[in-house]
Amino acid sequence: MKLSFWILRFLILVLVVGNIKLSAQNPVIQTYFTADPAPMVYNGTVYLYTSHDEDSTVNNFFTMYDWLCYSSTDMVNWTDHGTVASLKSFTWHEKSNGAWAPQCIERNGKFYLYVPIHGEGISVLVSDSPTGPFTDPIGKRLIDSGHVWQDIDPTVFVDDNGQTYLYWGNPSLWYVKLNKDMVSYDRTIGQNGIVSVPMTAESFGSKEGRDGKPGTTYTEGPWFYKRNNLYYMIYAANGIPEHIAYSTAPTAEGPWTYKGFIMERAPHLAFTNHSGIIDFKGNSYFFYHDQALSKGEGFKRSVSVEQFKYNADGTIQLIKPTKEGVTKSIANLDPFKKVEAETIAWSEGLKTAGDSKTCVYVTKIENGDYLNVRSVDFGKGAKSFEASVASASAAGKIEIRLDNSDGELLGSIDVGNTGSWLNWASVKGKMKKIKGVHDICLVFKGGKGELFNFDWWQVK
Ligand code: FUB
Repeated sequence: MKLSFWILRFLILVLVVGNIKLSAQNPVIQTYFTADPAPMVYNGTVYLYTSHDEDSTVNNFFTMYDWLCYSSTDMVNWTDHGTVASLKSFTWHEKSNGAWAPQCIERNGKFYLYVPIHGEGISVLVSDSPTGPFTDPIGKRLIDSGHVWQDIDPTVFVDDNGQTYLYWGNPSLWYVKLNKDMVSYDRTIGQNGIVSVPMTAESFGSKEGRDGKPGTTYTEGPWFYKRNNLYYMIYAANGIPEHIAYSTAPTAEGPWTYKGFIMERAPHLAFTNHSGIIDFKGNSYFFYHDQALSKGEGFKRSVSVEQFKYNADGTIQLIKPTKEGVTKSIANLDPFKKVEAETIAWSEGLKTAGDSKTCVYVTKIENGDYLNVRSVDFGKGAKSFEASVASASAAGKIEIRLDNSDGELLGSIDVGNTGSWLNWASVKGKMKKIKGVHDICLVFKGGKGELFNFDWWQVK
């Protein structure tokens, strides 16, 4: 009797731990270090723009050259769109580092990506597509302030009356009213168009400033939006290490009232934090970054996301940063249409390559690496699996497994040498018929070194 009680406890523990492993979704991108999340909802899809911490940190400081974009329709599988803009998108500056926190918004069918180049102020890029390519429409920096080093972290919002506001700043907060062209601003207000927000304790909470004088908790990374007639300013607060706090206002121009912390410190968070908030398909999501993937390196951060609920009065409760993140998919994935290989819920050992002009594909595939795709709707079942691959080596095989990398083997597809790493060929094989919605795992097997590149897959 006693023995069976302990066996039962052990089985429950195995199930719970197994389930946590299976459902852990944070950080949401594992192929690169990503920071400063800026989600944008457009046409039933969440586009997640991020800055990018390089794998090799130079001079023990932020090493950031480009901006990345990912998208999701279900909040658990994220499709990689590669590098959508970089410091090279601008020809007029001299900085070779400093591609910091971006935000993209859509206006009249065009997509405007507002970015800081650290030490060069805030600039804008434009594209006809949310995934780029983005180009420089004005050939100079957008914000003409005289304090470029403080001009970081732009956040943009189009108010109901059509007026667009661009807020930014560290450790002060400024805004401009963008003109309808989105690439210039009204110079008749504030100081040559720039309005300085009063940094008071009532507006942003009190904390001793860097100069030892009374200051506010506001630090950087503002995220500005409106919900149910209330304007929100979410921001990194309290200096370093940063918390996330928020203030609200009855108008887009204030006055702001401090409302307190939303996310406190936690061991796996970085010394910076930076948030973005959206409502999507009836749910509210809070994006931030941590240092979980790099196991504690503050210049190698990773974007994570939590689902949360507003209180009835619009206030926001403390949000806990978790490893699990968003575990519930809000849509199923159709595997009978081509699925980009870089649509990933979780991966181990992989990188992606490509950009918005060329195809993005999964690369650096070695023996034992894998990627999970969640909530795949097999309907009445599929008989075969097809994949587009390219290899200049002895290649290997793709195993299709149920649930996770140790799950039931549903099929195994051989991949041969295709002549070059970008000479794409289709490989096919049988798979066990499974019905309904399942998580699957594609496990890559082979000899030593890189096996193949992987562009897309589908079932029939
Ligand atoms: O990523 C570089 C800087 O770190 C951002 O601009 C800040 O918000 C902080 O996250």
